[in-house]
Amino acid sequence: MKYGRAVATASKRVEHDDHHEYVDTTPEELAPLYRQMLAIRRMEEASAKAYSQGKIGGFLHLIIGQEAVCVGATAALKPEDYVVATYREHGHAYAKGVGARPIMAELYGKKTGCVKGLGGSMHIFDKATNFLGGYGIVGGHVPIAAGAAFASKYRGDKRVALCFFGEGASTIGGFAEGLALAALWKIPVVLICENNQYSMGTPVYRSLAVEDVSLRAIGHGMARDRFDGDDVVKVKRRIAEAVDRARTTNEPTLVEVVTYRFRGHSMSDPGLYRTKEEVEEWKQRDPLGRCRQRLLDIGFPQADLDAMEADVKAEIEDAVKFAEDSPPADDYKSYVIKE
Ligand SMILES: Cc1ncc(C[n+]2csc(CCOP(=O)(O)OP(=O)(O)O)c2C)c(N)n1
Repeated sequence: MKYGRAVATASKRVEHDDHHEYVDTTPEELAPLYRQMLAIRRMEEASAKAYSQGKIGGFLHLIIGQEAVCVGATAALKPEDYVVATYREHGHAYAKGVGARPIMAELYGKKTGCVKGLGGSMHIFDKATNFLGGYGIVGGHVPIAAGAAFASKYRGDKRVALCFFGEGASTIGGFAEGLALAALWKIPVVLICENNQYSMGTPVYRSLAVEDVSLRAIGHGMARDRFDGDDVVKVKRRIAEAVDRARTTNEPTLVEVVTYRFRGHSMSDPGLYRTKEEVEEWKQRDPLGRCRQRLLDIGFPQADLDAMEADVKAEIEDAVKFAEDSPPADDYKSYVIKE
């Protein structure tokens, strides 16, 4: 693998070892996490199919392969906490509690979507679940997450903001500004870099002089962490440490989770810039498959797993039907507030 353990540095956080071992868990903890990951995988597959059939327009960026990151991280939150994400955000929205129906309808551009069909794939937003959006401007949402965290500190309501972005975003001005302000103001934000090895078709080693994004925290005196993202429970535990720190001390953390997307950057990208062998190697560590096997290993009954998988299949089929049967979005002008 291209990445390795981060070097021990003068940062506030001593780097953990990362040997791909499982973190202790119970079927009660793991089963709902597996269910969420599976639902996201099936939702993404269903949306890819609909896109290929011309039923979804615009761009479509899938998170297949990265599901353990958004599911594990969001499991460390309380409902009142915020999540801000990129254009690759369908899974983050689902993990935060936005239903498969309003997400799928939004992808279809239907009136029943969570943004009334006007946002589409890159702009899912849901006030009720504190999912503060997907954003198409790379890195531009990091200051937005910092703003939500600043508001939380100002109001004293102890809400934490999670901000997800890719390693490509870490080269962008908005990221640098958000990071600097978070450290300066001491606000309860956890900045999570989902390092999926590529920004569009550009591999990490061609875009970053120092491949360990978490090291950027050091110059700001900020806590940091970096770990492998294929065990959903590990993601949950490690993000929970950062979330607790944010909630109790207002200290922000920069976390880098090393992961991989199995498909191209978007539906129009066949991903020809990487070898089949590389993709296959990562698929051997598929977080979804690992989680399923782990669940069985720790005693979750096969019959219950079968029932859960059937339930997920029905949920996603229902969401697709709901989206297909829904009316198209209204003209956006009908939502413009008149002076
Ligand atoms: C400011 C800006 N520049 C360029 C783009 C075009 N663009 C869209 S996604 C992307 C790559 C981002 O890669 P990364 O941050 O690693 O996230 P990933 O897509 O891998 O999850 C680029 C350059 C954009 N949307 N916004």
